[in-house]
Amino acid sequence: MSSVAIRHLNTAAPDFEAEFQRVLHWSAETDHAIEERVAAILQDVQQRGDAAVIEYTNRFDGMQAESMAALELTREELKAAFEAITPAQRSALEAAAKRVRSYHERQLQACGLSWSYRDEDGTLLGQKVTPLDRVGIYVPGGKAAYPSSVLMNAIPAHVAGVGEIIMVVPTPKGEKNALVLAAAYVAGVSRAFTIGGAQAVGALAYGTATVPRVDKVTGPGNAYVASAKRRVFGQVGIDMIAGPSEILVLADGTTPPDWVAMDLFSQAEHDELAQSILLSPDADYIAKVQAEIDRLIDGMPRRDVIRASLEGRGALILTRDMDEACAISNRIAPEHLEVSSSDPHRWEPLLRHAGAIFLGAYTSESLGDYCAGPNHVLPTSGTARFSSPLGVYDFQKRSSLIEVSEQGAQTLGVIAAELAYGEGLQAHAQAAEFRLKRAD
Ligand code: HSO
Ligand code: ZN
Repeated sequence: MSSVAIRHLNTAAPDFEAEFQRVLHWSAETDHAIEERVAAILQDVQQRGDAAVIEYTNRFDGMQAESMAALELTREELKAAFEAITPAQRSALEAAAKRVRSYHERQLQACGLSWSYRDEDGTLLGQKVTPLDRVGIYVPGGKAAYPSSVLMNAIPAHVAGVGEIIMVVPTPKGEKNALVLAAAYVAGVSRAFTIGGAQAVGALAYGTATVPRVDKVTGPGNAYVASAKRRVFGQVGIDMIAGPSEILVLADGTTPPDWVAMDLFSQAEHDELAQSILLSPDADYIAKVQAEIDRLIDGMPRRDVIRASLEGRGALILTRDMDEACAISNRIAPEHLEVSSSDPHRWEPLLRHAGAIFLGAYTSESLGDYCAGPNHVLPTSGTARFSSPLGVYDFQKRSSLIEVSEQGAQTLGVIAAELAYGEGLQAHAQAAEFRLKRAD
């Protein structure tokens, strides 16, 4: 048994602030070499279309495709993948998809519908909501190929009413991930291509003879994909640029410590840069969680990643009380926040910044990652201060609606003309005045 050297902090210690800043610090350094390569690839894809996509795919992914047809997965292939996985996998995928779908259908009802009203002059004012015509979903192909992420991206798009969902997934050396293809089938992906990297993002953003141009690109990816998404933003919409994953467990000491240790591992196992933090006012409990971490680590197949993550970016923080723990949690604004307490609803009103809040001892983040229903694509790196989970609303846009009545034209005409003359814009003023009834 080898102890995991995770940082211990104490809010009452004089050096707490400095230590805390060290824990928080994370910077996505821009790698100029990557930036330059991505810019060149995007330009090439924009100019040469399919030919460039095929060349880069063959070069970077060890493929031998001679045409784009060889890089397209037909709906029949997706279906065949679905039929080839085990019955248990099939029913788990379907059960997860069903719950994710019904959650997002509620979201559509709650905040995704058009609305309008008439004011006292009978003027109609409103907001018309329309789905995007076509979106592209990027699915990573390497160590982070998650079928669950296919569901989390494609289902809200489908529920929003997006006309066409195009998935891209690199298949290095032609190796396809059957679960990813099966998830695409379950989630209702329209077309899928075995392409990845900046060239796939470029193909989606600019369109090629074969890959249709989309209106928005969503989904996680490596540094090349992140850089390409940043660069095509404006030409198309993007969801977000995600940083490493994070979990913060706020514990009052009533949850079995091995449950909490495993929840910290579950985030740490994603990536050496993932961050797992425990906040608790109970020093004995923190010691018990540390003991469970040390006891359980060697049994984990991904122990090296877990250890690197916990020792590099993890922290166990002793607070004065639960109120202080909540305040610190708000400063961190974590992607995932578990309120591991016998009375989670007491603390929830104090928690303002988090991508997703998991209430009570039974609510492990992993249930949310796969199948509870809410989306697992969440704001990271403190961006939960100002942004939200991926949702139906990311696949819709709004248009304002205005229908001014004859009476409304009288009321509004006077106001508008006054302001237009103030701005020196005579045509604006007269457009309003022409509609005023003359007093004769
Ligand atoms: N925790 C990840 C999502 C995920 N977990 C996929 C397992 N598979 C980011 O929210
Ligand atoms: Zn996860």
